[in-house]
Amino acid sequence: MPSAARAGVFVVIAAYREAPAIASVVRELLAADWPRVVVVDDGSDDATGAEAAAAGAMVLRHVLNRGQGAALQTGIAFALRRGARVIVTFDADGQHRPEDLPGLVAPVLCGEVDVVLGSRFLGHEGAVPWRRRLLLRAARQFQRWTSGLALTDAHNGLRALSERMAARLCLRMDRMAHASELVDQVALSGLPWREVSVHVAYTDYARAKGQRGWAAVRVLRDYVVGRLLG
Ligand SMILES: Nc1nc2c(ncn2[C@@H]2O[C@H](COP(=O)(O)OP(=O)(O)OP(=O)(O)O)[C@@H](O)[C@H]2O)c(=O)[nH]1
Ligand SMILES: [Mg+2]
Repeated sequence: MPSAARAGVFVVIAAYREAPAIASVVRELLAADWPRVVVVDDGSDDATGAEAAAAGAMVLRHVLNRGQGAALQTGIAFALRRGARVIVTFDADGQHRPEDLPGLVAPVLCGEVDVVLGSRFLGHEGAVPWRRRLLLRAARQFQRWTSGLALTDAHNGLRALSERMAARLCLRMDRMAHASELVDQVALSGLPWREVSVHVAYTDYARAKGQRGWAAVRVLRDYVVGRLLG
């Protein structure tokens, strides 16, 4: 992919208390030739923001912790103001791989689709712990029912959005329910989308730091409340 095209691709990372991981995530992206990396430090009380800046990212900061949805909305608005043509959302905890970005970005850059959603169930399912797999299967069914989109994965934070889709996106669900809200808004937009296979690593760090199974109840509650209020 030519450098001029990559310059229009902004990788937006919402990060909360990711000081041990964020620098290597940013460095790997920059080393893989994705020059625009935006980290939204979501009110962390550790060195997340400083580590990200030292590693070479553009860093925005929420004064208070608002949640991943709010942090992504902040990062996406910033990227659009800076002239992004494609926005990639990427996790801060080392679960995603820069090697998957060309496959996500290319269909958006060449105008085939406006949204590419990463799926961990199109080839690399074995890496997903079985409990998480069961939970995600239920989430996927629920998402099919609420959005009408027949996706193979749910709540995968690795995705690419065209400028057009990003400009229409308005995440009001501040915390984790935004991942379902985003799919709903893709469905409502009527813009073309596609899923591609991506790797999601379940490292000891990411598993210790990530969501517990019961957090799904809170996500479901936030989603239902958000839909009722929205
Ligand atoms: N937990 C949490 N994560 C946040 C928040 N704000 C931003 N994030 C970032 O959102 C990303 C995803 O959070 P995780 O808790 O790992 O959630 P997940 O990857 O969907 O779930 P796991 O499969 O359990 O890892 C990470 O990069 C976090 O740093 C927040 O308020 N809480
Ligand atoms: Mg995670």
